Amino acid sequence: MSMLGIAVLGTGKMGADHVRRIGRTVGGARVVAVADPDADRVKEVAAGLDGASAHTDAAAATAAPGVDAVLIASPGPAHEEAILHALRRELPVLCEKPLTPDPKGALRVMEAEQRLGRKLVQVGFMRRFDAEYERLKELLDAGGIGRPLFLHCRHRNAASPSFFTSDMLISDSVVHEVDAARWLLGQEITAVSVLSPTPTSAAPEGLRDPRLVLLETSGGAVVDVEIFVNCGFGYEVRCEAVGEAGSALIGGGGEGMLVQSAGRRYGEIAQDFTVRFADAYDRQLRRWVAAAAQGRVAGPDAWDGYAAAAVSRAGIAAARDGVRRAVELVDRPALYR
Ligand code: ISE
Repeated sequence: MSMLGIAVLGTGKMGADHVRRIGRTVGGARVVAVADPDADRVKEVAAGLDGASAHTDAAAATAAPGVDAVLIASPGPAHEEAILHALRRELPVLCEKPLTPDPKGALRVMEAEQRLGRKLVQVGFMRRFDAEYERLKELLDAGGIGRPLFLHCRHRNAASPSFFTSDMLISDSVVHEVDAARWLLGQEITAVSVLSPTPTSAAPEGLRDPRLVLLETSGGAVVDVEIFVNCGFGYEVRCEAVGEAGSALIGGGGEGMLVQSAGRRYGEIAQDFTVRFADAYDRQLRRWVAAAAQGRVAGPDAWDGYAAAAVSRAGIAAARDGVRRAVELVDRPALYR
């Protein structure tokens, strides 16, 4: 079986993690080109790979010999151009979230795919590949807790990176709950409201952290998301679904080692999403590699990326103006139905 040659664009935290993953846990693929504007970093990453070329220009990496598919892990504003380059070459793409920072960019990506007449872009909403999320989805689809009324979500990071802004709590973090809620419920998000309490003293000056984001859905459910990116104690993602006939909780702990000592019982908390969702990232990449080898994608598509971007935009406006904002979506094109 021939190996799928992947160009990895962006060698920061996620890009480097994917490069490691392709080398170690994903069969049938190898990294043949890497790109990053930071020349030293990209050379260092390429040096650890057998025969991969290093580029400071993403388009050059996409056009490098042996590239069959493209994994985009550069910052969001660089995604659209990189995707359009790949689509011109009809290459399958796995793009880290957000697909594009703004819905208009996502619409341009969808237009390019529609011109090709097939879907080649998958968005890296990796929670859809997490075993607990998959079980919750199966339960909801089977009607196991009846018609869903609420999703109560908590999304906590130990500390935010230095470049994090108040808008990013919504567009970079809550965007995962936006996608998860759309997927779990099979409904679109129709409106967003945001409450911002007095920030934690652990937050950098000016950062509105934490926030409470309320999402209303097309099927009449309500999703509340506590986003708290400087909680200090670790990485925690929980989701409790409440339906007419019961409730189900994922991310509620219970995994990992339980220690009992000196009259206390305690467990361990992952410190980071690359640890908590390591299996989900692996499964996402394995399934994408298998599908990409056949010129297909196997996960959230450009419509999902577009819908999430539209909700983020409404959420950012809702937070700024202190009002509930409706989410406006174009009609769903036939390719994405
Ligand atoms: C980060 O970009 C992620 O995607 C993580 O899953 C999320 O927990 C974090 O808040 C984001 O900044």
